Amino acid sequence: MRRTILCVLVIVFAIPTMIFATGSQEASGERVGSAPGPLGAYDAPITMTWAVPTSPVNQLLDGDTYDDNRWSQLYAEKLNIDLEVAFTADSTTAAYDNKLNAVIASGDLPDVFRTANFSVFTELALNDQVADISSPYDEYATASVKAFQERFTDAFEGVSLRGGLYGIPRMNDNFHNAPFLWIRDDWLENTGSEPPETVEEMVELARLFATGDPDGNGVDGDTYGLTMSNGLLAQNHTSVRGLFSAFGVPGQGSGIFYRDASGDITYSWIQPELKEALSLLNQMYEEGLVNEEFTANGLNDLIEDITSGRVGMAYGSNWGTWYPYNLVYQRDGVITRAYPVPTIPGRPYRVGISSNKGGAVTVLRAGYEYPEAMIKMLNLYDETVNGGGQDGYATYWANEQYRLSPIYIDLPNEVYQTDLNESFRTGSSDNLTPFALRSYEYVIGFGDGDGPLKDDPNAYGTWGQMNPDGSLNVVLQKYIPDGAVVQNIMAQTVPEVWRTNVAVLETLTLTTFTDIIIGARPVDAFDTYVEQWLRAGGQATLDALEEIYPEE
Ligand SMILES: [Ca+2]
Repeated sequence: MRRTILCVLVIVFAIPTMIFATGSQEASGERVGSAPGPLGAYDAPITMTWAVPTSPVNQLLDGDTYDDNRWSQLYAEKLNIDLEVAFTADSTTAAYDNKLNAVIASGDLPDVFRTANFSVFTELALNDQVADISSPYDEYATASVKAFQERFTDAFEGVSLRGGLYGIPRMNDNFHNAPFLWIRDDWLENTGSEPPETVEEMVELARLFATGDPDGNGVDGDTYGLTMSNGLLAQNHTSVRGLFSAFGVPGQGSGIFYRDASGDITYSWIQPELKEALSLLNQMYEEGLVNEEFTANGLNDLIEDITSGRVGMAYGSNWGTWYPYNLVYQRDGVITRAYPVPTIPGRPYRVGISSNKGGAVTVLRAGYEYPEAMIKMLNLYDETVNGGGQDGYATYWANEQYRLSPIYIDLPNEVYQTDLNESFRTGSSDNLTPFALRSYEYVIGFGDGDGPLKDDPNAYGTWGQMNPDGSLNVVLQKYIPDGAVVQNIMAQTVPEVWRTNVAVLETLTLTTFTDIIIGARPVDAFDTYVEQWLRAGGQATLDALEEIYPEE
């Protein structure tokens, strides 16, 4: 019975679509053929709409637009796929998610789109709103693309539901989530300081930065100590989760779930150790060692302060040399470096990362007539950026240009870091793949800001992550060997109770932490907060997770 109704609905809705569809052969209702193989072009142009997640780091170069650019031209030329923008929205604010939610509600999905919200993905997949692409993937993906599946098995497992493949996952190890302490070179030098290894030393350095004259403009105290923003826990810059790590609490963003010493699943932002961390931040706030107007500022509001040199130290993610510290380097030629988070002697520190089974995923609208087109684009992307020569890389990946492709492979730098380290040791790049070689040349070319590529933003960006002491090596040579990295247990399956309550609980956490830091509430308010958190869906989430993710 249900099947009959569905058939009728499909017919009723299919007829107007066929009448009004535009485009050459599509109008006749006949499927456009294509040359065989992973990179075979269609015989006539086919149309694919996509959603563009914009961000401040996106760059439109050489007259490119979101509608007409190097990637849309490449896909049209090589595959006969005409890309059309369904919508653009800022993915660094709530705008993109809001817009996506609106089009999901209206049922008018773009043909291809990306979501960083795994709950949204799961719901779309379980409701059959996005396509099971396992057949076109098996048939069309190149050996090179399939090799990524071997490297990132967790990621592919995460987008596999009910035996189907419902998207192309973000291929990137989430240890990229780990926090660091970023410090300007010139401020350390001007204050005669060493990078802090302990939390105590970090506080002392914040004191020097906040009260002294680290920027050397002759005025004491017109600079920030430790810079924070109102997104205290965000996976980005100016968060304080790196400080919380030192107190043994792994977490990021909405918090992570992990097993405590007794083997039970617990949650990062309810750990009692945070009372000490919040007390410390409160003391620093009272003493003027943090930017006191942080409650009014998001990261974007602080960019001017960062660029103009009022900020010299902040906790943040591994990509600081790409953004925002590239702005400092471009303006003043000053390097800002990532250091391991300062720790507390005698106490194990822990850094929290997302599960490698979850994360951003690129999906295809169910019912899109040419499902293999998405795989062909992925193949062409991989061939152009990862397999191509220097030109392909420079034109299509560098300067964030990969973001103009509806589907891309996040660069698995960590896969190449060990190869690069070997080359740093031997001074020979013979062992490197073309992609790794480019990274190597950027690192060597940047030098320490005095190499031939010192003015190339890609060289500075790559250098910050991949130099012998760069952020990736901090993870590989310190965080991982120290046993500090903790993965979120919650992965592809998010309990309904968490989905329903996470926004409220997140606000509760942020409000409580902010109030304690600014002294609006005493630190003991933390205990009440934990009780509230548990009652308002937290405990139910912990219980649900014990069932969904039983101890292995
Ligand atoms: Ca000053």
